[in-house]
Amino acid sequence: MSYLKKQDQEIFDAIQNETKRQQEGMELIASENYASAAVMEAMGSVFTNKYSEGYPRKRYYGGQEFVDTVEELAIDRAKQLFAAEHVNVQCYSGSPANLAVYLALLQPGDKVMGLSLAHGGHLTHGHPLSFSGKLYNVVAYEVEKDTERIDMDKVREIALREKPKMLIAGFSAYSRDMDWRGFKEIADEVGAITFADIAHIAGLIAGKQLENPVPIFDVVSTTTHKTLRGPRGAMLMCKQEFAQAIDKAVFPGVQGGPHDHITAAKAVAFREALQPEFAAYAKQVIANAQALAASLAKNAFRIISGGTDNHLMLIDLTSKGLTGKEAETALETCGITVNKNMIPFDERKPLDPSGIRLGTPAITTRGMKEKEMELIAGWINRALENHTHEAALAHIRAEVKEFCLRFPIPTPKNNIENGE
Ligand code: DSN
Repeated sequence: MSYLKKQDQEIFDAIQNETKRQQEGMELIASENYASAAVMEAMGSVFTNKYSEGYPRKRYYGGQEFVDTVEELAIDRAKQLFAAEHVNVQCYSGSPANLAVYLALLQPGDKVMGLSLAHGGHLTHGHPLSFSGKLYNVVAYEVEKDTERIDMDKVREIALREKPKMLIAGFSAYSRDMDWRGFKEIADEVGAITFADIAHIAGLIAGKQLENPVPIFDVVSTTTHKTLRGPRGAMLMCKQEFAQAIDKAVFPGVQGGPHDHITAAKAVAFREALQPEFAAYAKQVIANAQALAASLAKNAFRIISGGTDNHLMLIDLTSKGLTGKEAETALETCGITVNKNMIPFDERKPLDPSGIRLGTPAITTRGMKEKEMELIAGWINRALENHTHEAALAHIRAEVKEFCLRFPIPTPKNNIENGE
């Protein structure tokens, strides 16, 4: 970054500092990952200079020869990865992608049914503060109090009673397998459109470790930067009958010019995800999450629903005598980054809830495996037991840093391939 260093020292320093933070710290935020050096090179390419409203071969501006190439490659690779009939790779991010789905398939005031945010859903699945809750008539389903899992009989009961126009299946903090076929059967019974948001687990689906809802559901949205390990962005996949409505809703409905440099990087990431190494990565992500959950449980942490089937877990800290906010702060002091999180039926507030959410996509990209999960659980336990003792936290921080330096993160200077 010699040009940046000469021209803008403050931003150069911030990037250097962030690189150091990522290299020396343990990233356990379930939605984060490390994109490869190749993905980052595509993101930093001359495609950032281009405008290309429209779709391949049907653009409103000239000079699209190579933009069309990258967008077509991204679409073809995504279709192959998810067995999709139609793909739109222009979505800026998960929330605008979801907005486009509503715009394409519903009228304001229509009824939608999604998992409550407080029980692991997403803002755009009907939260009152999001466009979804403001413009649409929302019915939420929740996890069960005893199992902390979605009960499909309850989902069916609510759907039969409420008759939503769209049934949403997806989450940002739910650690159990989704019964895609069960959702589809219920939706068919009530004549609802099926919409899956697989942002968190797209990489685990692409890596063939979890069932793929794309052939089952009408529309599927995903971000591209979480377990899928691509650039920050999103895409929509749908049945051919919804293709035109979805494309129109993305552009010109919600967005203007697509971010062609990001489209190029999406294509690179999809090609990476088609390689056999990516399936091994996805398998390891889940094995690591299960090992981490088991080690934490051995240290008397209560894991919501008793464990995980995917890359994430929610921890209830109530019995440990500290809040999610206190835990997030103590762990951050040790170089371990997590996010505080509401747990189902939480009696506390979102800014200081009872839990934390942990995930293994990023640490798995660095090459960590099951035996490393035991060490991480040990540091989390020590940090939270000593959360008011500065010296103890500093000691853990030194150990975490020394450990993390042994597992390089991918950067253009310091590439690693697919976590191997
Ligand atoms: N911010 C994402 C997450 O952390 O799950 C969801 O949009």
